[in-house]
Amino acid sequence: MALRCGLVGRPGCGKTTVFNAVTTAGASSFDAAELHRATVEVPDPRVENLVKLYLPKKIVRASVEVADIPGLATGDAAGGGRASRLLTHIKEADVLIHVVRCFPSAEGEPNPTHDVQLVDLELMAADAATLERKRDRIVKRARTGDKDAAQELEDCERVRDRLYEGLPARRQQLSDRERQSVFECNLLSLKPVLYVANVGTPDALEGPAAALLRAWAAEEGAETVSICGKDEADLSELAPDERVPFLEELGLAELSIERVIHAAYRELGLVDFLTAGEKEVHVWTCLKGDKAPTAAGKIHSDMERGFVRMEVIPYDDLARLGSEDAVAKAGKRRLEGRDYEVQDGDIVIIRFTPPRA
Ligand SMILES: Nc1nc2c(ncn2[C@@H]2O[C@H](COP(=O)(O)OP(=O)(O)OP(=O)(O)O)[C@@H](O)[C@H]2O)c(=O)[nH]1
Ligand SMILES: [Mg+2]
Repeated sequence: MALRCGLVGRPGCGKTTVFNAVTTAGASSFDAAELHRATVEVPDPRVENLVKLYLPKKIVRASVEVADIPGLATGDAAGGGRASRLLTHIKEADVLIHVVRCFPSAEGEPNPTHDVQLVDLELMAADAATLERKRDRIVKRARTGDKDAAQELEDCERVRDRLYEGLPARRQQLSDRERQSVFECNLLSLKPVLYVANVGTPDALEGPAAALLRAWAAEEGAETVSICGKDEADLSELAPDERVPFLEELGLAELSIERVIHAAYRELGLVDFLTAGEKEVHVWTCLKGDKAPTAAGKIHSDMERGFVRMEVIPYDDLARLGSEDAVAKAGKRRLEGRDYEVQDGDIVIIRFTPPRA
């Protein structure tokens, strides 16, 4: 399933503009109450090169789904149909892309940390309510001697109390057990966040507002991508090869989609591996640290169950040497077992025992 990214941020911070910049969907930013959603293929030059090599009948790139979630107004988390719909959209996201206004507007000079905290307040208010509901569900069991429930109750209360102190769950350095206890709550403020500094002009990409945001993000170990949302939204309307001179003018090597997606991948610890042949070139996504059988299971559950071994051709070696044969001759084609951790850019062939019919 595609990685789901939810764009969040204060009203008017440029979410729809950034959405357009990354998806080229051309959503109108006037109808702000509506949710926009688009699926975007992850640009990957490796795929283009493999296509030249294998001339496959079919190409399947990695894709991400981007949802432009309309601005949460202060107090939204307190209730109301619109608010709960917005929060549901946030719940569905694997990673939040928090867009922060770093350009001067009618609202005044940018104040990134203040804006970020306001959004976090909404997320934390919703989380506190979720934890209270869970508390109500388990409190009786906990009080009548169920030890597991008592432990869970204690953990949930501790996380809730820290929310009330103003600490989003992702900044609470939760223990493994606390994480386990709140797991089913799918807390919004525990979701990984990638910050986007939306600046007004290219010379502000590394300006003071972006720097403030970067420092804030670094405190929680998160990344910040600076983008010139408006300029890039205009650019994304051009054909890819027409963009190049304008990108150079903005001092950029690639459109923000690539930087944003790559950063989201890092934030979530995702890895792309590939299968390649005349039938198809296919990009698959797994988690960093996933062992070979788990990765094989992304392709087919039979491959995980009947896993025997994985043949690996590192993409870089194939690109350098030009053919599978040349890679094999150079001794770069490897056989890996169950304990192998799949690496980004591995081209794999799975050997497995098919299930008996
Ligand atoms: N100067 C400047 N204006 C921008 C930039 N990005 C967005 N804007 C403007 O800011 C206004 C709001 O942008 P949107 O993209 O609609 O913001 P939004 O976050 O989607 O707003 P809501 O959906 O209402 O929450 C629009 O008038 C944009 O043209 C930017 O980088 N520079
Ligand atoms: Mg909008």
